[in-house]
Amino acid sequence: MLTPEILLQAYKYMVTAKAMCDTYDANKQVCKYVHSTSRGHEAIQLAAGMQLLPCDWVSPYYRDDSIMLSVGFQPYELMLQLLAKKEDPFSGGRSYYCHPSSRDVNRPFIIHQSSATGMQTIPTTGLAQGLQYLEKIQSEKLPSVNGQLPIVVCSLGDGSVTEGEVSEAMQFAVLKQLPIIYLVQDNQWSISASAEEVRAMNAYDFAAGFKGLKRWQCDGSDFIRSYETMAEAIEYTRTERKPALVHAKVPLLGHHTSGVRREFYRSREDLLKHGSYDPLPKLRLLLIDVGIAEHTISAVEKEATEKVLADFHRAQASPEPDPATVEEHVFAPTPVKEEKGQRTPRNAEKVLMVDAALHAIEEIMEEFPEALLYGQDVGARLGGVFREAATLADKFGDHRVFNTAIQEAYIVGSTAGLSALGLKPMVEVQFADYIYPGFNQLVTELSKSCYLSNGKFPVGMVLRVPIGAYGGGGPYHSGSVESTLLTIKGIKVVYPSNAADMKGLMKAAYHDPNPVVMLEHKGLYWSKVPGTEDAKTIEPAKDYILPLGKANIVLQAEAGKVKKGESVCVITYGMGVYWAKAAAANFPGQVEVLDLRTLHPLDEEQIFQLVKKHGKVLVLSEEQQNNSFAEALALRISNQCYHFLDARVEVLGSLNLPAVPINLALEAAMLPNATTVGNRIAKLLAY
Ligand SMILES: Cc1ncc(C[n+]2csc(CCOP(=O)(O)OP(=O)(O)O)c2C)c(N)n1
Repeated sequence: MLTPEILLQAYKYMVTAKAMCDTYDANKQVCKYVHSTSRGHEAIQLAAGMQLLPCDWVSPYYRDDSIMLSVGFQPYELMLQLLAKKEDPFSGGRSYYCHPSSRDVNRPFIIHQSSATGMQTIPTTGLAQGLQYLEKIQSEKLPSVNGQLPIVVCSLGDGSVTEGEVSEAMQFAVLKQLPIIYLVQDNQWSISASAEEVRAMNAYDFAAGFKGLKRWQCDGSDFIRSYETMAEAIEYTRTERKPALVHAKVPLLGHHTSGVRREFYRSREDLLKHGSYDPLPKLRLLLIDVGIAEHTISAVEKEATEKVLADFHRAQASPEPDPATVEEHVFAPTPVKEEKGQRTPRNAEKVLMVDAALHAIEEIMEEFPEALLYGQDVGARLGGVFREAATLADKFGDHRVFNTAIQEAYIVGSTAGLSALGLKPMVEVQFADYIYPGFNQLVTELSKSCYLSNGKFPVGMVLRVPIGAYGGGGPYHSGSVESTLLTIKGIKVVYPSNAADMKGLMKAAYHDPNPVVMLEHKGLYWSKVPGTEDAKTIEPAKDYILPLGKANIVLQAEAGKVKKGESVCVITYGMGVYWAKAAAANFPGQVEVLDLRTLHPLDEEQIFQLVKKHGKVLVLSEEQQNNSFAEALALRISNQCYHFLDARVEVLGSLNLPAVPINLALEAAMLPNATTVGNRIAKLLAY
């Protein structure tokens, strides 16, 4: 029920938001970092925020400072981020105004989200997915307030609804009937692009295509309409546990951002039209209508304005971040630091690499109810196109192991939401060549979450990616992606070459609180490619775990040859390990092969040690060579080991072609092999 007290409280927030906007505008020199404010959008934002419970999750977008006020944040706290101060409670001075993240138990929780429009719908829908799972397993991790279950609110501008990721998120929310409200604020502008220019329909009409997404529409400048609409939507989602969309029409009274100012692209008529819907005078009139005295209203106005100014001065005086902290929180610390358990238990059988991965996941899922596995075709019917997840759905139920639609962005990005709830998603994209639709979420949301939330929201997830060329897989099922992945900072990349490593590393990846990509070579899965029999190994015991970032010497050179300067080392990973070993057969005792096993973090210590020992090195990879990880590593080796090198660092990768051709002879012509590797070894030895 709307009471005069609620109206007065809303008015207080509203004048506070306006005073903040005015203060920022009046102090442009001080407020030098780009920011947007909620001017015009306040009524719907306050109506949403004021009705949320501390057990809920809300994802405000960059224009939602009124949501932030209404869930209890002080102007001071928001201003610390505006001015990128050390004490900024969200990002420690790393991200823009109104890019919050919070684990404060007294208010709704907020995961980190990027500035990329619409992208937050996926991690935020992942939260609702996680809540549904916690409900299903009756987990103690599910918070509630007086028996009321949590919901998720995802706020976004109407302009962002045209992004493909928004469709993926809504599709999933509707399919699974998740407890989430998409709150869309429609100010008719998408920076300078007008609604007529860039969309065929507004979010309300668009949502009609998602059967099962209950829709509301309201005048988002009218506090009463907004409050009542949000009350209905919240009640529906909270009790029915179903998805909803609220489309609120609002004026845009401020600038797009402090940098892109309204006068650059909006006409006088347009500004006047929007001005006539200003929610603030409307709410003021309402207060008088319900009998609140003028002097009470004036007192609220005065108090709010004074508080904003005082908070602004206080925030200004607050210390700057220490530049020495700039490298903190790239990753959360992993508990897995040492190799432990039995790698080669007595009487154990040999296992294929694909089964080693499967068994690792099975053992994880048996032990940890928070572990889930999803992706395309990993569910019960098939168990993965490589049978890499076979039997898991039958064993653990299709609430824990299930097929998703063909939505790589959702598969990858949703894990941020699940992880925030303490769940541990392991997900899969079917082939490395199809990681790209999910790449955006990996870069934009997951990799930056720990860093930009100042360590509050590391995303603990494992992304399984079958990779690599063999047997005429063709241009879209053979590609290598490690260099592309390694340009992302804030993720770890693992590339095992045999079953024992796969099992131990999968366990370490699971326990790592950060995003870990497991690159799993399809040609090694079954050891079917001639020369890869060693990928099949004794199966390590259940307790075996192998930390990320530890390379392994898989072939040793003879001490005598090394001493005489007649040896060379090959630094490689994945299929390269087998090419190198095959090539080494022609140079007995002269070749030492280092299998990197993890590409990031990289075992630089062992790499440099080995290079210094031999003075001659070949960096070998399956990837197209130019601008690859292998080339970058070669440069690092040259710089670090310069005085120890007897020859130029050699690099060998695939030919620089846009794709791996399907014809077997063409495929072979593109990739390195034992002969081409052998030629390079011979060249190095001849120095
Ligand atoms: C993926 C992406 N593309 C482009 C931008 C640049 N950009 C920032 S805001 C914006 C317009 C968004 O309009 P809307 O969603 O309607 O929100 P509004 O700013 O009007 O509240 C654009 C294009 C971005 N942030 N992210």
